[in-house]
Amino acid sequence: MDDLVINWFPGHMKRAMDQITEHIRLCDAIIYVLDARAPLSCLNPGFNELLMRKPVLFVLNKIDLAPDGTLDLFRKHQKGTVITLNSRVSGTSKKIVSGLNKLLHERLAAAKAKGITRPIRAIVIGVTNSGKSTLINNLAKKGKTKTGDRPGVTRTKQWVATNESLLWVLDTPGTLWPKLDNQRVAQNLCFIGSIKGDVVDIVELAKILMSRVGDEAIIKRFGTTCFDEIKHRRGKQDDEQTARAILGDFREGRLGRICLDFT
Ligand SMILES: Nc1nc2c(ncn2[C@@H]2O[C@H](COP(=O)(O)OP(=O)(O)OP(=O)(O)O)[C@@H](O)[C@H]2O)c(=O)[nH]1
Ligand SMILES: [Mg+2]
Repeated sequence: MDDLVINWFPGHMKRAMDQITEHIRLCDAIIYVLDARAPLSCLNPGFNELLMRKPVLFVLNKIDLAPDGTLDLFRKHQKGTVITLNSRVSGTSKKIVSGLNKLLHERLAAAKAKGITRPIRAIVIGVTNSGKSTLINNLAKKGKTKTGDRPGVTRTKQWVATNESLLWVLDTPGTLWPKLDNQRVAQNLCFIGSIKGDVVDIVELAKILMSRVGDEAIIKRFGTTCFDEIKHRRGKQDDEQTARAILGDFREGRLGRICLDFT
């Protein structure tokens, strides 16, 4: 079961990585959006060098779908300024603005002393489907950016003015990395919907997910841990439909608040 091989790096992602590298120069800070259900798996090794160039605000987004304690566990693995967010609720922009202010405190004070009131420019990066555009829409004054529960919704970069008149954010397309050599990470990215389900055997994927989330959560939802029994109980569904239902339940939080890293 564990030899399900996932590899995924469409050409447009190479272009997106190149664009991000180019635009980071124009920015004061990086907002790095990670899915709190697999935050370590969302860390792109291709960004390591970029993260050293500018101050980084790590955002554990979709925190409503992850268990308590996820932030503390993440902090054990990653140094830096981290906030948690549920971007689906309004009013979260304050947390981002205060995080950025903390991060850029000295620079902002120096600029103010010189009478410079240039806006803060932040670039928003992260894997596909981590909620970058949703987070930006929470900040946006107008010209909302497109969101959707599938990978690859944002195809081009986009500057957005925010309600905080001194903050501009740049939305970017989601990016993965060319060599997903850790298959556990690749599987996690499939479970959270960052890698399209159609590049893998979805039934196998659902069965792996069931073993990863554990019997307790599966029994609570389905009354059994047997895939065929779940299929049987759901009526006329075939294997693939059952698998999609199980993956969908996980993605929408119906299996409970789960984090796939740190286990
Ligand atoms: N539960 C929950 N869902 C969220 C949150 N943030 C975003 N979503 C959902 O996640 C899905 C993806 O959101 P997008 O904002 O389009 O993600 P993205 O990172 O811009 O995706 P790409 O443009 O494809 O890279 C949407 O269905 C959002 O409603 C959150 O904090 N909690
Ligand atoms: Mg987007």
